[in-house]
Amino acid sequence: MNSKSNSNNQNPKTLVVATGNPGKLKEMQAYLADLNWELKLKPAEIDIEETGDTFAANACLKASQVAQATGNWAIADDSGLQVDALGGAPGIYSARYGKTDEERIGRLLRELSNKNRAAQFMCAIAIARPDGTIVLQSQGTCRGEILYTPRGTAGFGYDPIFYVPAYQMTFAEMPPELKHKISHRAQAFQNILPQLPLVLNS
Ligand code: ITT
Repeated sequence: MNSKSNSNNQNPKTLVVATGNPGKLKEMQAYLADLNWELKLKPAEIDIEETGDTFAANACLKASQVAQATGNWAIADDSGLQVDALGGAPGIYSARYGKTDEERIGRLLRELSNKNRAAQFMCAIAIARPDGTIVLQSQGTCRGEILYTPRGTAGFGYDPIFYVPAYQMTFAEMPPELKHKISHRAQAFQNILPQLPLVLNS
């Protein structure tokens, strides 16, 4: 894929999924599968610095910069885990909390120690036109509890320690179809999916 901006080579039917996180990418592709637009991966060489101080700001930055760099429509997701007893940390720093998922989970469990386990996942989504203008934004949350030890092998990231009492499972123990329906990302996508075809064709 040509990653350079090229206004003569724009394909208005192409939507770039602006993430470098394979777990997130798989979930985003599933929500967008019925759209009838060609989904393209973000070229690996485009690396966006997340300088925003909110999930929404970072989602907009990623969508806008990837759209401009590729000359295509782009959709970005900025998400993370907010733990009540840690004042909302790691929050927008969830990806920067350690080098690997294992390190990130280990650090979170150490910092949380025996404190209250209440937490939520948060997801902000932004969609940008090829010129970088943000045309649609959405957010979703999913409440749960942080376990003392990881459970389950599905999903990605912090899923093995995020327990959802209503289903008595962690995100990593759920069938992917269930996480797909109830997660923070599900809420964020459900808000925008009905409007997407209209917005993308505008
Ligand atoms: P991109 O910015 O390229 O999309 P990223 O992994 O850096 O990839 P974020 O900055 O949004 O993405 O960081 C999100 C962090 O929160 C990252 O550590 C994820 O693993 C984690 N996370 C987000 N959604 C999650 C989910 O549904 N389940 C588990 N962990 C999740």
